[in-house]
This record gives sequence, structure tokens and C-alpha cells, in this order.
Amino acid sequence: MHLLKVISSFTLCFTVCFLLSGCFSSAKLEHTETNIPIVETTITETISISSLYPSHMDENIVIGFSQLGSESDWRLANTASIEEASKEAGITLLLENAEQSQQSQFNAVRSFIDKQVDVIAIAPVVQTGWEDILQEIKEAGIPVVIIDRSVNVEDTSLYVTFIGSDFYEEGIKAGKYALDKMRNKPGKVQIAELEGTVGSTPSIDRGRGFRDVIQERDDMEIVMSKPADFTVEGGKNVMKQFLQEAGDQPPQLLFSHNDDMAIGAIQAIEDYGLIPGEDIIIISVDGTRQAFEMMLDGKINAVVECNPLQGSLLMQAAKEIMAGRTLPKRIIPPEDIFTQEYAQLEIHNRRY
Ligand code: GYE
Repeated sequence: MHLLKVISSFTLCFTVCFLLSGCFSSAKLEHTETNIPIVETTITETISISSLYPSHMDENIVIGFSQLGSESDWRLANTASIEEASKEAGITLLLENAEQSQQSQFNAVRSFIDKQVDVIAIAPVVQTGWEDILQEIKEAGIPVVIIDRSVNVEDTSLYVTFIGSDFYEEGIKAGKYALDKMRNKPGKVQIAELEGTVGSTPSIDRGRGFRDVIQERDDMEIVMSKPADFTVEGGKNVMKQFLQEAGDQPPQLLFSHNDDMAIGAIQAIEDYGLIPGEDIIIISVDGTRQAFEMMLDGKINAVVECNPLQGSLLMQAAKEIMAGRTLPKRIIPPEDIFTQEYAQLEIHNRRY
């Protein structure tokens, strides 16, 4: 019955979007009730759920959610968003935090199968190695939603939909900013890159998007690149190593795959006696409040937004699945890029 209770204008908008998804190749919807302002669905393929799973419209929905960890402010906001949205929607959430271990994610998934949850949601720590476990879930007859990071599987019928950002596009935005910011800088531009978790979709795709753009300029080069696990500590340690290796020729630009690593790197840059944001231009990804504060202080030059507030999208998707409706294969939240000039205007709107 809770389904009826929660039907709102957003639900209707979203439902219409899903129902229309078979007809249009992309759709943008606006809603004002929550702060996920627009839902952009990029539809590459749609799937009719009713043919696969029986309708459970009147039952209480139970989602088993395997969260990958708690490495960053983004992740904490993502977990909180999913917890809050489940309460608002009257959906029971069983949450297991895998703390960066894919094996723990498999264990969590198996426990959800044993409990016969209605929907299994997975935020995958890395993108490979998911076929077998997804096959197990399929055999148990439980629909799967992939959220945040994606999975590399040949058979995409192993999951219903993927709700998550376009990380390649984020890398493109960061690269375009780098080109623009350095356009009047003569000579070679040496770039340092702090990568995220090895094998994770955001790290792979952000790196790819960034490279595809900066290759436009021959004298722009990534001279140092290393994983720092998306953590503040990792960012600080790896940046310290970079600076020691570089000696008196530090890089002119840092591309950090997330804000937490950028914040750690800023500490290392200051400890080294350089001025972050001036001696080294810093571009980061996520858009946390802390990163905005750093932009206001002039220490980060630009932040590419990556929206962690995916809770209502997940709850909505679960309801649509249980109602037997058709879903788009890909749901992408809209995202922006913010520079120091706009940080002051936007900081009050940041919710994470
Ligand atoms: O950018 C980073 C987090 O998967 C999009 O993971 C997410 C990334 C996010 O740890 O801060």
C-alpha cells in the first residue's frame, strides 16, 4: 500500500519518463521536491520487467544494498541519501558495507539471496568479475540495480538498470577546463594525476575522458600518475611522492579524480612550500562542500560535479520494477562544473 502513499508529482514525472522510454532516445525531467533537480535518462536499451519478474505491487518492498565502502565524503553522502530515501519511500533497506572488498560484496549479495529480498542493488567497487554472482542472482529470480559505478558484463540482461554518472564526460569536462586554463601558458605543461581505486569505473573513465581532451595540445603531458584510493590520506602521500620525485620542477597542474584526494594533495603541496591553486592549478571531481570551501580559499581552481544523491532514483527504480514497469537501461543524473568564480554563489546549495 505504501506505493500509493508515495505517489507524488516526481513519481508521476519519473513514471512517465520510464513509460516513454521505449519511444524516445533520451529524456530530461524536472522536479523540485528533492534536490536532484533533473533526471536525465540515456536510454540505450529498455527492458520490460513484467516479462521477467512477477508484480509485487501491494507488498512491502525489501532492497538488499551492497555499498562498496566509506572512503570519501561522496560515499558518505551516497549512503546517507539511500538510507534517507528508503525511509521516505517506506522501503526496507538491508545495507551491507563491503569496505572496498569485492569478495565482501559477493558475500553480502549471497546473504540477500538467502533472505529473498525483492531487489538487489550493488555499488560495485571494481567493474570486472561480476558475471558469476549476477548469474546466481538471476537464477534466484531477483532483479538487480547497479548503482554509482558500473559493471563490465557482456550479458547486460544480468541487471535491470544502471543508475550512475557519466564518468567519461566528467573527465572531458576536467580536460576542457585544463586546456582553457593553460591556454596562455607558453611551453610544456606538466600534469600530475591522482587516480582513484584501481579497476573502478570512475577512475578508468575520468582518466580516459581527460586524456582524450588534453591530447589536443602536444606540449601538455601527464608526467606522473598514480592511484591514491579516493582517500585524503592517499592523496597526501602520493602527492608528497610526486613532489619529491619532481624536485625543483613540480607539475603545473594536478588532476585529482576526487575531492578527498585533492584535499590531501593540498596539504602535501603546502608542506612542500608551494601555493595550491597558484603554483599548481588543481582540478578535482565530486563537488563536496569542503572542496567548495577550498575553491573559495583559492586552493582548488575547478571542481567537476558528481552527484551522490541517488537515493530517490534507486527507490523509484525499485518501485517501478516491483510494479512490473519498463525501465531505461541507463539513468544518468545531470552534472555541472564549478570554477572559483561561481563557488561563492553555489556553496549554499551544496548538500554534501
Ligand atoms: O567520485 C569518489 C568515491 O564512485 C563516483 O567514488 C564514485 C566515486 C567518487 O569514492 O569520491
